[in-house]
Amino acid sequence: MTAKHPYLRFTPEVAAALHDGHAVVALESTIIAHGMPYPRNVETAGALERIVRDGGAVPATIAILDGAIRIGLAADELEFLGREGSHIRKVSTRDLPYVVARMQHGATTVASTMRLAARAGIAVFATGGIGGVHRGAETSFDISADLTEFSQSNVAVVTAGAKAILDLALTLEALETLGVPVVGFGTDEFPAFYSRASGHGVPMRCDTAAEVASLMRAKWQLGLAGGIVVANAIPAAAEIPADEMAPVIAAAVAKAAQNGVRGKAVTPFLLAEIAAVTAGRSLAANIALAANNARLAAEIAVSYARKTA
Ligand code: PSU
Ligand code: MN
Repeated sequence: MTAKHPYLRFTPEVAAALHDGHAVVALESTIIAHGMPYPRNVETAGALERIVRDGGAVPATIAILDGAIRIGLAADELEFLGREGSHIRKVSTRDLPYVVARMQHGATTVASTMRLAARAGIAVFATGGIGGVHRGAETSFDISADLTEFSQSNVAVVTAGAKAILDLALTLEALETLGVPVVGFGTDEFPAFYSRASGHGVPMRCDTAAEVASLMRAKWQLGLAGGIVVANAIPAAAEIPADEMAPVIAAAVAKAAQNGVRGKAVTPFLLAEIAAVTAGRSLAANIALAANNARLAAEIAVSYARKTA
């Protein structure tokens, strides 16, 4: 804990990288504890860190352990989060003070990871897919706090579009209202997580990491607070075509409604249900897209650090 960052605890490696202006990429922990089954979750968490390192950046997986907000984790801590899985509280931004005050463990979502990354001085973050407006939100009011967070935390988030379980049209509308740039990386189409195509366009496009880094600088130097969605489609070899996924997702959404699944349990329920029905094919796709996002995030972080340092 330092005076500048009360409550944040950095690994020496991440602290040194930030101090020296080196490239750092934040990674979240809800995808580990709630997004994937053990032990694939731990393997994936380790693989994402290696990919970031191979890309020339320092990985900083963010989580809360015994009430300490950790910026960077050791291998045995990743193992602990993965093994405990859903016993670890899923912590969005609103849950942060409670979990810290009670000295509990917490797995951070995109929203809370963005907030903590911004606090820590980390400008680039890789996830699988961001949360958004759920189908049926007109009656459930289920809109992920990830979206609100994009209106205030200055972090570029590399994501495979938004999770296909959502209403993508409404998610894009909400991002527009919140003033969030949505950048298609090498694409004019907003990707749909498991699939490259969604039928929805993106309002802007970048084709290189350097172009994304320039956009980040322009936004924040203009005083335009908030995040940037860097939409990076799943690699073609790993995708499951949208028409194949559509009935699976529709059935999972219906089952969640029948079972009365609500609040923060909805997303983990749907991801687990879809993985079960596709015999793990969706899990393999999820891992592949997360790896692809980590790779691009490292490249963007390196480019951003080069000109900012
Ligand atoms: N992306 C994945 N798997 C996940 C998530 C994202 O590939 O498990 C998590 C992220 O932490 C995201 C959260 O912030 O799902 C969204 O949850 P909700 O819809 O309850 O806001
Ligand atoms: Mn929700």
